[in-house]
Amino acid sequence: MADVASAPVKEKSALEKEMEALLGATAGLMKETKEASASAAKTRRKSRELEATLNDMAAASDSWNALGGRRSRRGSRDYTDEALQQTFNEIDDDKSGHIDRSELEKAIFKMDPNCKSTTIDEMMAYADDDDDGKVTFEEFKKIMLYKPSQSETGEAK
Ligand SMILES: [Ca+2]
Repeated sequence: MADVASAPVKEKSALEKEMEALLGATAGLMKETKEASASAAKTRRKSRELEATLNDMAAASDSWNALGGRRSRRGSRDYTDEALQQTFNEIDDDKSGHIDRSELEKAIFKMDPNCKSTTIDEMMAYADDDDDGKVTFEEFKKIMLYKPSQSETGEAK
């Protein structure tokens, strides 16, 4: 008789415990979901910022490419090392082995007298990887061969 009375009570409390655990888990899950969507928004913001940077980078690369006689021909930057070296030497006015801002400015103004000074700053900033104010041939090569179509989409080809 005592067994009959206690059994349902025990069962109920087990169910209650289960419900509590379930509710607790749900609350935890909801909290996690909220946090996840907050971090997703942050990620979206980050990727928009990254996209803007990539667009600037593409614009800077296009400007450098214009110096090499190619304007915005994305995806077809198949320069030979010789062609790159020749362009580099033409910009490197004093043949020091690197391009500094004044040399770049000179080369740009020859091509486009209306070029903004900020564009030259950006071109220097994006090409000058180690921020020493000089663009070496390796740095020059990197920005000339930069392909925005691949970097933006992340696709294999
Ligand atoms: Ca440098």
